[in-house]
Amino acid sequence: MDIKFIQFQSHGDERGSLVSLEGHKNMPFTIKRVYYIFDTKEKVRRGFHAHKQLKQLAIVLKGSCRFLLDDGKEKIELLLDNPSQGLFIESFVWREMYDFSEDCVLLVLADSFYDESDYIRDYQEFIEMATHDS
Ligand code: T46
Repeated sequence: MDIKFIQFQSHGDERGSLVSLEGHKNMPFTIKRVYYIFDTKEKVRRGFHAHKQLKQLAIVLKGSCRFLLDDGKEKIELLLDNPSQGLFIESFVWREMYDFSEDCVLLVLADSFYDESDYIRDYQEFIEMATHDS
């Protein structure tokens, strides 16, 4: 599986750091929705789904967490702990998020509005759909 991290330019000076995200400039899509996950409880695992269409970029603004990405052929585990880097998550990739640090703030930028019908929440169904054309 091709894992894409997007490295953002961090404008740092003696006051601190600033990262700017601009649709189609340093972002792979136009942002239609932003959400963030925080205050995650110990030993929690989230996600457990793939998307039919949705493309997203995940950025840990504070702390760290791990992602499991699975395209139906390969599973890859990644640590996110750098607010200057975004993890691009394609459609038809099963994701699970876990090992959230207590202070973790996970920002997600999405190319579409929230739509429950875009979710594939059954792993077997995901495997069948993801491997259908390969
Ligand atoms: C994803 C991973 C990384 C909304 O009402 N609007 C929204 O935009 C979102 C994302 C969620 N919700 C509601 C739906 C549920 O009642 O918030 C609740 C929690 O959502 P969910 O259980 O889907 O959260 P996660 O952490 O399992 O997954 C989320 C995203 O849903 C998903 O698209 O890729 O983060």
